[in-house]
Amino acid sequence: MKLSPLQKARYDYAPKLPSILTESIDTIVPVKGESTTPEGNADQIKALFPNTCGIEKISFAKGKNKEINILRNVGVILSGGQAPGGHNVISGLFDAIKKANPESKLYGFKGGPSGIIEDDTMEITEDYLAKYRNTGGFDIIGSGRTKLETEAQFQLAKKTCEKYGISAVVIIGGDDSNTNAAVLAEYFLSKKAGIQVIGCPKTIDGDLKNDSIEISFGFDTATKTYSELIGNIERDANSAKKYWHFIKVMGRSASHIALECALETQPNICLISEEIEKNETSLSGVVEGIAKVVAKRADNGNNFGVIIIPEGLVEFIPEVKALINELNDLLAKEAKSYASLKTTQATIEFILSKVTEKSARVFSILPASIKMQLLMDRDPHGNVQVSRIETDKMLIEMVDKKLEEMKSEGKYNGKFSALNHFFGYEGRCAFPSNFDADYCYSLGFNAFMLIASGLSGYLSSVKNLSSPAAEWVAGGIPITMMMNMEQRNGELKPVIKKALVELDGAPFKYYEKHRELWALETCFIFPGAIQYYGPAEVCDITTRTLALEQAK
Ligand code: FBP
Repeated sequence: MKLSPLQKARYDYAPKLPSILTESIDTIVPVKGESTTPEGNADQIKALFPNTCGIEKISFAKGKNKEINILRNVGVILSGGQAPGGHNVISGLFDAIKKANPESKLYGFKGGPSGIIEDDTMEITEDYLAKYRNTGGFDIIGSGRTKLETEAQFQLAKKTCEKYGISAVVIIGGDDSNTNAAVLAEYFLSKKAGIQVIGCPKTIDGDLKNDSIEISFGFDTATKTYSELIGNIERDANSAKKYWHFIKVMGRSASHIALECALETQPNICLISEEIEKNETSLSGVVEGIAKVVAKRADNGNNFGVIIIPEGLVEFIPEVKALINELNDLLAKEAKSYASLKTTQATIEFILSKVTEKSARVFSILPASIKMQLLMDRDPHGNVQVSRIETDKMLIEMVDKKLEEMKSEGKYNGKFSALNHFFGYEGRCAFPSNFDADYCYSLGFNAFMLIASGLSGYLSSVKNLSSPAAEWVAGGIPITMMMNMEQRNGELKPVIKKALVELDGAPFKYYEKHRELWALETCFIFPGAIQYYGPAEVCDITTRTLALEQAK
């Protein structure tokens, strides 16, 4: 394999750790803090997790650790969508394991959670790991979206661990994967299997966060990558002054990515799904809002601009959400009649005749391509796949129509020429920023410290992240502490609460305060590419979201 100069250089990068984890490994001891209660539905969570609900938070202090050098084989799983830094979680974990006892082994379960069930297992050695240190991607062992949730799967997982003498499994994943980690931890404890489970908070979406988890890894690098691209587009728009750019960014449900990119680049508009839902804004309301800004800028002679759109938008516009829910039910219940429809026209008429009057009205105003995208294959849970709905194109078409109307009423006198973009996969496997490289390495190293402390059902936690790495605080958070009960596929299930954008939080408030100015004037910021070498204020700073949340 031919290596880029950056890749070669990154192999030698030495990730920073919180100062406590730089001590000699046998002089770090766990300290139990206060016991915890679940985020919600405490009684139900307690009943489902009798062994891991209420357990204490963990921090680390200096002290003689006699248990650390015991031989321990550990397994690791990468679960869900890629996020920059996954390889460094594994590097940190590996280095801590080997520091404690060079005879201990790290096994990787390949292709995501299915690897542990199907025993698709490999030993991760120093030589093998070396070419993945500080690089993006999950290709070291691969990832997958198989859910670990049934007793049969747990039994198979136990069998695989027993085969390799594995006494602890680290699951690197988002809210769903860590929910499953908690269930697996509880299962192993109830069976006295002697297998610990520790989670690590991953997702570019940034929606796995709370008081104890300040940020999920990958969010920093992914948003910096998108912000670089958005900044470049802003500069192009400002140079040519002839296009409106509609840019959809990943993030499934929450608008954290869109908001962070807006804080980094100051576009003319950034839609925040959570606000649209709260205000019960209609689809026409969203379109009108954009058209008004386009018209006002045109009045000032600016027929160009940049709009950021969060991927999950349609599911937050209440009337579109209601339509999607009706379509989900309809397609499940009337699958046969639906499959027999031969033409697009027949399909549209079928839908219009079956949904409520209100949903029929919403369906009618959608551009033809979006109508068909809403009817595309559902995911395994019967839900529409929002990332495949071209919201960017939909808004361009609808705004164009609205502007035509405004023109005929003498309310708009500009030129509207728009281009669409979708930034998602471009950012998920980027070389991790120094922040993500350091944070992920620390999370992995710290995961081993939790294992060596005999703990299970914990999420590796590293806090105080807007300070220099030496001041970061390492510890462990009981996963049950983040859980409540929610409806999933018609059943009440214990899940980690997803963190959406808080409308009274500092990041949104900052955007709200400035958005009018950014809309009408051109206040673009061009962040440029992620820098890996150079002054700390250029290379090591994390997100604007975190800085604002931590008031820095
Ligand atoms: P995770 O929640 O697993 O981290 O994945 C997040 C994400 O990148 C979303 O932003 C996006 O909607 C989705 O994955 C895309 O999924 P896929 O990788 O299966 O196309």
